[in-house]
Amino acid sequence: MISVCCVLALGLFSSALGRDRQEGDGLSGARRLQAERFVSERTELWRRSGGLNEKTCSAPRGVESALLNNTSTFTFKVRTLGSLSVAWVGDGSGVLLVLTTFHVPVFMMRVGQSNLYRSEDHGKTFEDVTHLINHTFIQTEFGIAISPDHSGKVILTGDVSEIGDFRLFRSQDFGLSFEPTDLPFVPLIQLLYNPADCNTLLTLSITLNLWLSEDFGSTWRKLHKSVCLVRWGPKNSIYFTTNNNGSCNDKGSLQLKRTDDYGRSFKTIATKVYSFVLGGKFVFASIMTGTGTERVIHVSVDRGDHWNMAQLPSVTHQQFYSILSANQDMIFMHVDDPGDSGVGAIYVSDDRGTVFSKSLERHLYTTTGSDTDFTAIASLRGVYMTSILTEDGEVETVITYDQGAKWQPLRRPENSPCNTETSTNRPNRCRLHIHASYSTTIKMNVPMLPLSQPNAVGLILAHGSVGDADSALLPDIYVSDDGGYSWLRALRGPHHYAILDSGGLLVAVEHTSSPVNQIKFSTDEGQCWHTYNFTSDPLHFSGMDSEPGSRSMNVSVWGYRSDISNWMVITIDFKKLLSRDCSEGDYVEWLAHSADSVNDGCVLGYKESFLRLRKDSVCWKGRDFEVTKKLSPCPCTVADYHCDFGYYRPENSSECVEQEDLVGRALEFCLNGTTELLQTSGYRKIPGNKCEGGFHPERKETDLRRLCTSNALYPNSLQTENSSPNTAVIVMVVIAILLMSAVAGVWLVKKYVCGGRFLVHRYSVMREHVEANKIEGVDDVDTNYMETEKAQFNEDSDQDLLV
Ligand SMILES: *[C@@H]1O[C@H](CO)[C@@H](O)[C@H](O)[C@H]1NC(C)=O
Ligand SMILES: *[C@@H]1O[C@H](CO)[C@@H](O)[C@H](O)[C@H]1NC(C)=O
Ligand SMILES: *[C@@H]1O[C@H](CO)[C@@H](O)[C@H](O)[C@H]1NC(C)=O
Ligand SMILES: *[C@@H]1O[C@H](CO)[C@@H](O)[C@H](O)[C@H]1NC(C)=O
Ligand SMILES: *[C@@H]1O[C@H](CO)[C@@H](O)[C@H](O)[C@H]1NC(C)=O
Ligand SMILES: *[C@@H]1O[C@H](CO)[C@@H](O)[C@H](O)[C@H]1NC(C)=O
Ligand SMILES: *[C@@H]1O[C@H](CO)[C@@H](O)[C@H](O)[C@H]1NC(C)=O
Ligand SMILES: CC(=O)N[C@H]1CO[C@H](CO)[C@@H](O)[C@@H]1O
Repeated sequence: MISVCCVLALGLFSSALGRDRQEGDGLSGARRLQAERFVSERTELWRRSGGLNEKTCSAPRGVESALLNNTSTFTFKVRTLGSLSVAWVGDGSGVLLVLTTFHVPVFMMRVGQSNLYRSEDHGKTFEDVTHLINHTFIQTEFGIAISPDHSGKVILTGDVSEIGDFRLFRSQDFGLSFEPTDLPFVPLIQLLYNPADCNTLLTLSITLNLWLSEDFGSTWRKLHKSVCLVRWGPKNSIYFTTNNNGSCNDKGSLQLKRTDDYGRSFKTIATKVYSFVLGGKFVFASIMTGTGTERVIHVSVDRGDHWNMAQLPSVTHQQFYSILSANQDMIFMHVDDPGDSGVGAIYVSDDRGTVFSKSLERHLYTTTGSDTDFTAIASLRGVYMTSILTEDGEVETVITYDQGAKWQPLRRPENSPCNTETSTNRPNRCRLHIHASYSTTIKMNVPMLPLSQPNAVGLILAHGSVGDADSALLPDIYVSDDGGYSWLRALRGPHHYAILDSGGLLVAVEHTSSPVNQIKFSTDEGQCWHTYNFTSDPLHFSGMDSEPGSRSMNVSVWGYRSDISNWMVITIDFKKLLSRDCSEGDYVEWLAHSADSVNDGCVLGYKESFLRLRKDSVCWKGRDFEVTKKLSPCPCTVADYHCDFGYYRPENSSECVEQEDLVGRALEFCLNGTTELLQTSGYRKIPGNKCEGGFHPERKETDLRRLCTSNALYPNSLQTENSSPNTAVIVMVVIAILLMSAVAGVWLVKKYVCGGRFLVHRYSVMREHVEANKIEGVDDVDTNYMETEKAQFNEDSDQDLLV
């Protein structure tokens, strides 16, 4: 939904205007400092081409004349001190809705007014369509709810509380017309579209009632009372937690319910629930155990009908679990260490989500800010980045190229020598560190998180610095074109950046407190950058935006000029610059993961080679560009295995060794109510891995026929009982295992040959906290929203840099 409803909150006017000169001076001071720092590096040449050495980059001819007639400026005439939200409607429709909202808090009430604008040409011109919503105050936190199916459905939630009501404005024609509908309740959260049927909507009222509409918001039906958290599940199912006694603060006593028929019947699928999350094929719930101070994660792969306890450490009230990422095969789980250390461990699951093994220790995840740098790289399969906190208290970036089997530091970019201040003590630890959420939490000057897109293969843009840990100096922009193996310093100082034309064009605007008039762009994946002055009258920059999906050639710069204090948008159409369409000869074949000489491009059991644009081709890939790739299978190696339950990989090692605390102990775990004995040499194939033949370590799970508690949900229904297995049982088990693996073989081959999921390998990446201390709104939309807000919040933090 993030890519669909690109809801940006662009800068609060009041705070932006309130910025005083001192801070601006502070920034230019910092910049001067930085300029001096780099003087000595001028002579170094980067081997592939220019990078920061503009000398070796030749600017395309006629940039100014090509772009000048294709730069449009629009000024929003209404004088608004408030917020501005931007939403793209549909996919490729070019329709953009802009909502400006102004409100003043008056005692407990909020009085305000909104204006609505609509563009049909990618933001070049707008029409004031405020009359369609009768100037009604639209609450910014509810934003503009766009249906995720690109069908052009839009809902605005209007606050007419002076007459005691909330009113929806509903459009099914890309915002051309709106129909007002009074809501029979006061909404608490943004409306949730059923992803499988966007005519069906859910929301909560401030009295915690769950409401449903099956006719696109026209009529509403109350489904349930005392609902704390609600999510759409697959196949029109609705999952929610509820407390019969009406309080959502009493976490750990909630019930998790599911309805498959829009609330005509309910099934309680778990009790004593603290919180829950849906991700990939998994349902997770954290459940209170025993005395009620500890909780454990329970997992279901059948939509909550059967649960198993995850083999993870249990946590107390002061600790937390967090699902970092989940796809159809496996999950990444963070488990907080005891004490307020700000670190924990990442565990990776098997394909049942039940048996976990430790993937990374000392993973940074602060409890206060609830922030982690964990980033799934969308442009290359199997790649994730995050930060660890070393024993001596330094934050270091680590990356995995094989879905968490092995983590390693980033290499230092060749055009970026170590800054001597921080690296003199340990010159060998001079590495690149990427700045993500954690850096924005501590108010570093990092306006954007790392950026990668599935259709811009291998490409990553991020803020980073080189040294033996995250340094507090101004970060620079680094680019990787091979999924994080090698990096290049592309731009000095913090920038806002965007990927256009499926990676064929990158654009960036410097992040500074003074007005800007320059946009930088690169047609060779960030090696050479050129500038274009898009206006002669610089403006205060609030944000940069282009159509979600990175296929556009139009980019909009939002801001205001100090004299008028009106919002304005300048849209640049780069189509004129890349006037030629790319042809076959513009593409070269590239083997993914080939930068790692050890695995020969094999990751998760297969190689992928892509057709990628030549760096020196200046042409237009086009809106219909599709990623072309070829797959070939690989023999299994040790790299195709996670360490098994009870084992871990020491730093720099590919071997798995037994965890010290478990040496000599039988590895038993509980599955479906019976104890399983695990006989393992320490390796477990990575879920989703398709390797064939080769390394094949012994591994066996034996059912000991001993009852156990596989979940704490209904503890009274199970008694522990010991019975030693007899021969017949063992024979049965062996046969069963043989049968099972035969079936698995067929299944794998089928998938491979028939080109099921194997050929269209997609992640449905989810990222949210298992447990939040408040009732959450819509994460999908909110995440985007909050990140932008955070970036805005960060804007004035230059003074903190030298702390
Ligand atoms: C740009 O537009 C102006 C008038 O709109 C025209 O005079 C000028 O020739 C155009 N420039 C180019 C390069 O086409
Ligand atoms: C628009 O709002 C005004 C007052 O806010 C109200 O008097 C008027 O009836 C509204 N018009 C429509 C069409 O809802
Ligand atoms: C609800 O309240 C009743 C008494 O009012 C109490 O007996 C019961 O345990 C409470 N249930 C929960 C889930 O807190
Ligand atoms: C572009 O703007 C910068 C100031 O932001 C100025 O120094 C430069 O001379 C301008 N370039 C052109 C070609 O106008
Ligand atoms: C850029 O915007 C124009 C409309 O102003 C549109 O016709 C064109 O298709 C857009 N380009 C791309 C690549 O989206
Ligand atoms: C891992 O390798 C790096 C360099 O190859 C070295 O600096 C580091 O000390 C090694 N770590 C361990 C624990 O051996
Ligand atoms: C556990 O039970 C579920 C649901 O009954 C079943 O699908 C699954 O195959 C069982 N797993 C094992 C290992 O028996
Ligand atoms: C999309 C767009 O506005 N294109 C214009 C770019 O500028 C040339 C003239 O330089 C016009 O002909 C195009 O229509």
